Amino acid sequence: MKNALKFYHVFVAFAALVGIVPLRVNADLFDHDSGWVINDPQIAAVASQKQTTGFVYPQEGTSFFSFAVLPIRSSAGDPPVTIGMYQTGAFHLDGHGLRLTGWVQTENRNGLWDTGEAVLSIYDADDALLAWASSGVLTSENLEWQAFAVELDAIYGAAYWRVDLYGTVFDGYYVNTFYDDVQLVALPVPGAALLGLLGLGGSGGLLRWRRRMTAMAA
Ligand SMILES: [Ca+2]
Ligand SMILES: [Ca+2]
Repeated sequence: MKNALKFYHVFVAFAALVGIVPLRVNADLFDHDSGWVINDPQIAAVASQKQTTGFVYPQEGTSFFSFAVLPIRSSAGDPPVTIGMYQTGAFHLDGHGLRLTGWVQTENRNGLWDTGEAVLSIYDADDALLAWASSGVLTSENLEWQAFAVELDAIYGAAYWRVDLYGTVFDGYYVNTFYDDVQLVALPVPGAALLGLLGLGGSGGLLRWRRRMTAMAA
């Protein structure tokens, strides 16, 4: 037990050295320096959002991203419409995989959901797409936040990453899709290797560490 504790402390110190750092953050920083590019006026950081099935409130902090600030379809019979926001960056790409996490909420009226999708991409210096991964179609129960995660392995030649959050309207006029506490972290490849070497179950320690970091980014 004492040894396990010692190994854990060694791991925590090592993790701090290699840097398990949340790179980009949640809707609460939207008005400051979140880095999100939002070209659709239907999307904004809000403290609450009224919809047919009730009010949406933040999963974390005091705000979240609503895709339903304004209607985007002029007729409920129109084809589905997808809107989105994105950001790019180059933090901690060297030798690290990336993990995108967050919370999504969508509205279901009469069995017809609006939906979300989160996409993580990696590009080289010539803007060529090297790799990408998608959450797939995201939905939730009404007024309940659903966690999602997307991972990409480290890739040679990576110059920058891009994160896209999409929402699609299938029901009514508004895209009733919402996101909160979206984070991108570098996966600690050297730390994971160290854990394997020590024969420790690493997931618990990693989880605790990430939770601590999540709390600090609130
Ligand atoms: Ca928030
Ligand atoms: Ca809708």
